[in-house]
Amino acid sequence: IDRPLSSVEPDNHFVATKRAFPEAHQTAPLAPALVAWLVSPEHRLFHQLWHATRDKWHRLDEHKRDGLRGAGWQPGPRDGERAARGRRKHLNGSGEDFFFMHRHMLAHARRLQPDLPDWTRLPLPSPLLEYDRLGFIRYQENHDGNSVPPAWVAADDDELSQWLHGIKAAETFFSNFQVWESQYQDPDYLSQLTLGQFGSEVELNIHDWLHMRWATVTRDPANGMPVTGDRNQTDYAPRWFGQDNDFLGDPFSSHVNPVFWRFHGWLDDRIEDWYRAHERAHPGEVQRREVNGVPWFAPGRWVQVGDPWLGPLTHGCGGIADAGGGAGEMEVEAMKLALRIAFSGEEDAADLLRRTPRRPWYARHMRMPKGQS
Ligand SMILES: [Cu+2]
Repeated sequence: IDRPLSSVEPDNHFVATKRAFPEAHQTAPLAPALVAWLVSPEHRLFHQLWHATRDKWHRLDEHKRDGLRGAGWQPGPRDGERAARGRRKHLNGSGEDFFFMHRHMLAHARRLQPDLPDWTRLPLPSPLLEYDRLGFIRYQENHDGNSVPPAWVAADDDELSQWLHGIKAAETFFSNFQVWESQYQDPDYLSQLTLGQFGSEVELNIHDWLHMRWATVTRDPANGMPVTGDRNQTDYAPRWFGQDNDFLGDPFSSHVNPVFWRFHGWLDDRIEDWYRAHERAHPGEVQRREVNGVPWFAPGRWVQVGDPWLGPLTHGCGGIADAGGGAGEMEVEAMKLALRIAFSGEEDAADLLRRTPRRPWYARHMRMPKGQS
């Protein structure tokens, strides 16, 4: 404020107005045609179920696995399923499914919005107020949609609160995210990994953290109240299907968020780095091949799977149709049922342990950032 130093002090008043963080969907929205596809119940449930079944598979008993097989939702070929977690995750090709399904999804999204932006580098943290006042203000206004929303406090879950605080901190960007960013572009590192090992490494490390670093707390669309542990995973009340539910911490809603496409675009570009690294180290050992309309790779020494999994579209029993649209009410109900099977083990466990706080999907496997206690 430009005012003379001689003016009397009691004159110095101001009013601060608390505002909600400006969301990327407000400052840098996706094209309406893309949003219409993303918010459809078919696609919300497809994305949630695709992640849930492969994340839960290693813990499900045979009875529940058979239930999912019956619905056409076992992760991969029947009796040769590829769980995303558990001891064999790096060896079973699940990492290839992870990369492939998202590349398939990106291709469809880019048809609906050809100028869909993605990151060429991970966005830097906010400038320090003390050094760059205007830069700091602009960051909080989130003009480009890349700013990290504030952490939130879960009153009944100190561990989650502390972890969120850590994952959103600038120091964590430098001590963890930038380390991954450089490692995942390092030809010496990449040329020693199979595609499945690399995909699994990316999925379980940087990917989950990207989701949570850029997440804003879920708000109940009914009243705007924060839901710190996210909506109940099998709550399919109509209000959760609205366009504003684009919570990044949950695969039911994450893909509706513009930031999802930016970091998934960035992750997808790392597959090309992986290919170039192999070409440099041992030319010809990885062969390109188109799979299901997507530029991909042929099975061989570094690529395990010839039939990456897209749900019942590739490995079903004639059940649920594609995420691309056209799936009807029947498919939606079938997916809800499959989701209930996938989550049922969890509810049993929660009952046994009594008070386990609910957590966002991508915050369920919390490890503290490096460099923090
Ligand atoms: Cu996903």
